[in-house]
Amino acid sequence: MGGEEKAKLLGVWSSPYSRRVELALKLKGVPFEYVEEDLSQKSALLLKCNPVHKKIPVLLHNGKSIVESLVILEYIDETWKGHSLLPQDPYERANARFWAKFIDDKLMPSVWKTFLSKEKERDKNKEEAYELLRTLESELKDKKYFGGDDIGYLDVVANVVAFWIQRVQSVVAIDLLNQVCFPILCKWIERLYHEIPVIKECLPPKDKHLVYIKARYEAATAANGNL
Ligand SMILES: N[C@@H](CCC(=O)N[C@@H](CS)C(=O)NCC(=O)O)C(=O)O
Repeated sequence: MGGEEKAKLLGVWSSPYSRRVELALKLKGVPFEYVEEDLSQKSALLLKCNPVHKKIPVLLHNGKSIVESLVILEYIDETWKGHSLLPQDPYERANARFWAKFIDDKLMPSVWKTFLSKEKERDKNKEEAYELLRTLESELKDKKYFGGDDIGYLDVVANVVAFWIQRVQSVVAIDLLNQVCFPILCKWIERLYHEIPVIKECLPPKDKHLVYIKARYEAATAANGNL
């Protein structure tokens, strides 16, 4: 085990970023304390630990704080033994990091833009998001997981693609990720759900989540004029 202090995760139940950290800790079998943050009234601890971004997730360990989910995942992988997340080979590691950034910086912003776009821009935005999903799917190809034969770092990161897109699209009625267009990604999602028991534990409860997404979507719609 790395260090003596029990790890503590500051998160929010609905956040894919804190859920991915929770998933990594559980895959590694790391005992940790979970602290739910109220983002409408950020705690002094959150502001102290993440003064730059003031965002969750934050991992506290041995008197130190680690922020930014992708950085936290690497810290977890390097600190605790057990299920290895990143590949051993330096080129493969670089590749996994590249795709993680692709998901967070390119794919997910394009997906959210599609979900929030006004009608006249929707088809164009949707086509862009499709293209990026196709690109991600081509990285999975005939592998069981992005990590190869077992779940790895990129699967943990891509969990946002697996479950958030499907939940949001069911609320906003814009069909992006489906069996017909993305059979390989959909098979991977099925595999995650059925073969990795902790996946279910790290998903927000479905009914509560759908209500939350609907409220967020309506608020965004109102702020954005008529979508
Ligand atoms: N790039 C960050 C994103 C984290 C993030 O966006 N967290 C949101 C919740 S999902 C947050 O704390 N928002 C609070 C704010 O923006 O004030 C990561 O990967 O950790």
